[in-house]
Amino acid sequence: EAVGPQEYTALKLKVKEWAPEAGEAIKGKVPEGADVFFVPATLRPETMYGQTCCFVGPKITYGVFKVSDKEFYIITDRAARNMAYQGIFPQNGVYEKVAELIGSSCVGTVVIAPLSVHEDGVRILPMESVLPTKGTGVVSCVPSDSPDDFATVTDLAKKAEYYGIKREWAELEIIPIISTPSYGDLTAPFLVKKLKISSPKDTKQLEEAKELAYKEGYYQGTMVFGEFKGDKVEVAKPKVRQQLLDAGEGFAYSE
Ligand code: A2H
Repeated sequence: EAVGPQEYTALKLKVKEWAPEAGEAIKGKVPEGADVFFVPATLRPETMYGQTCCFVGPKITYGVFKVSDKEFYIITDRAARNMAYQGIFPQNGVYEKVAELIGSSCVGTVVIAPLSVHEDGVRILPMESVLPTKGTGVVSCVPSDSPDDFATVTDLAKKAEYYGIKREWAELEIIPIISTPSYGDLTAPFLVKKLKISSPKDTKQLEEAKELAYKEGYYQGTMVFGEFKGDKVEVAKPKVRQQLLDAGEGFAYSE
């Protein structure tokens, strides 16, 4: 755990098609024609080309917060409170919640994830290990580079029926984004296999995999996809982040 403040990139994933229950719950609370965004917080903006889904905690309660007449964010109350002091809502210290959604009701919603190769959209899917006390409570899924994400999508695909999802929602193509000397160009799948991680419940090994992946990716990684292909990750990371901010597809969030 970091001691100083974490500087996240919050990403705006626009809802394209609601899962029925969530769509019903926001009816009349969000004006017709307004955009609603799921807003994951990430420390790895340079990996966002590889997003294959977006996770919510199925048991977590989220708020739908008004940013303007045209824009609403889905995040935890805790994140909204923090954002209210970071210039993200129109009035300092003030945040307006128009609706509440339980994570499980959002599963199946289609969102457009900025930079993702899956341009037609990705699904909102459940992840049990999402912490309500960190970031926005929404996590963008990049299975090529995050062992947690890879272990979770693998499990979701294997037990699609149990999770009440379609298998193909969890099986979008995983493309190489970053190459490293030790783990090749699909770091997370490589480490999950190497450490014999068989489920998202293998928390101890996942912790180790996460540590290894993060260090190797950040210090030894080279981009093999996107506009900054060929650049070291250290160099590409701030550039991709700035692009997202400039395009209005993301914003800085710290806690
Ligand atoms: B990272 P730190 Cl490719 N609960 O983004 C659980 N995990 C959360 C979370 C929450 N409420 N909020 C954010 N996160 C994840 C990308 C990524 C991330 C990659 C590789 C590693 C990685 C795609 N998922 O994180 O505890 C988010 O996943 C490993 C450190 O604040 C976020 O960045 O240091 C990261 O954890 C923030 O973790």
